Amino acid sequence: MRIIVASPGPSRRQLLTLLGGAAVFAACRSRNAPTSGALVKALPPETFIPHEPYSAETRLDSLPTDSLITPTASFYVRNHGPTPLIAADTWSLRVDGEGVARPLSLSYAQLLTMPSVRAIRYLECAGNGRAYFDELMHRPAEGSPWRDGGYGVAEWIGVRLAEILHAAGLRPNAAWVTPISLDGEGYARPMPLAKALADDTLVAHSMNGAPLPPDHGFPARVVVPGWVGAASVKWVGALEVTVRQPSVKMNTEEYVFLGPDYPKPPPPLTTGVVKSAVCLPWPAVLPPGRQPISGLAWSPFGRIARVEVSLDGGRTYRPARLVGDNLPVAGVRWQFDLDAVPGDMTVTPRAVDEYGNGQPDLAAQKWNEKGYLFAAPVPHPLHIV
Ligand SMILES: Nc1nc2c(c(=O)[nH]1)N[C@H]1C(S)=C(S)[C@@H](COP(=O)(O)O)O[C@H]1N2
Ligand SMILES: [Mo]
Repeated sequence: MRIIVASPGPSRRQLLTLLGGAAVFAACRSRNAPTSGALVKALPPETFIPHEPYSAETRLDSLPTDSLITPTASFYVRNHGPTPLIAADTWSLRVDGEGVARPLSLSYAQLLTMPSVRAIRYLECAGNGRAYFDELMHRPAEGSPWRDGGYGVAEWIGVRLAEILHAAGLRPNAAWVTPISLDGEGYARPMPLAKALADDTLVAHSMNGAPLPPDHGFPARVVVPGWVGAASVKWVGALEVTVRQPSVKMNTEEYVFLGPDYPKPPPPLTTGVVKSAVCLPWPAVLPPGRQPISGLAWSPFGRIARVEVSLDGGRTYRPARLVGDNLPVAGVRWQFDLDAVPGDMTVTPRAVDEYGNGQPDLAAQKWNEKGYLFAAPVPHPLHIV
């Protein structure tokens, strides 16, 4: 795991004396942040495909190829409402619920002085690839037609969620942790305690070497690696620790598997899927002749072991080269030498990770109403002229 301890912080005892009790956080419970109206960051059309009203996917072909890290300015945004503008000096993170012995409230300054770790991890929206349920399976799903650009890799710096929970004293019956946002939506997404205590589950305050930008969760967001992006709650203001799983919109109505292949009540999405994508416009227009085609592949479980490419729509595959950094739960770039012949072609990549997890054939891809977790290989169209 690529995590290093970045800075020492106060001892637990110092921290506990620094922090107040229930009265302190009760006051900041219902603070309503002003909003930006929409998104703060610029969405140049050469970098983003907008998904109205508050989201935008990255054009993977616009990314620099010398690094696996997605520049912050190019990182996709998925918001359920306008980006709230939250001031660091009035922000606090409340930790409470029946599962903690000593409820506490952390200021931004206190968060920054706690021991920080650094982790390079990807985020991917559960709805990334939704367009393909319609285009490849001819079974449209409800929601915006994202292709492959709801994926980005960042270097996160933050405090382990475990560190914060332990400061509040976990009770033996603590079983669920629910980060709650300060946005107008009250966005919240529970996770079981084991995931909350994972080494790389963070309350992040920094993204790619700078404080989180407003659209990505300033002052702090949760980063839950390997899980659908929806679990990585932005603008986090509270962590509720409970004995049972709370029922909230994001685990009962959204980010659940709905449809004939799934039980009722619908199971909440958790882990993502192994994926690969071609970093070219859709469709791509290329000259004839031998040329390298490049792409990305990623796994929610670890490193990518291999990527193969099909030029006949998935009947036969040939190996691609992995190039540059190959980081667990982040991804890798791949390259393939294409002999482009005039006319229409497709390039279909597929990836396998170090544990043997791969991408299902299209015939095995299950459909769900909201179009989550499309995982089958995608034939990327090329016009050779
Ligand atoms: N508070 C809050 N957190 C949120 C969301 C949101 O709308 N509100 N969207 C979630 C979803 S669906 C995704 S995919 C990721 C996107 O993170 P990003 O916008 O930083 O790329 O944030 C998650 N966290
Ligand atoms: Mo998402």
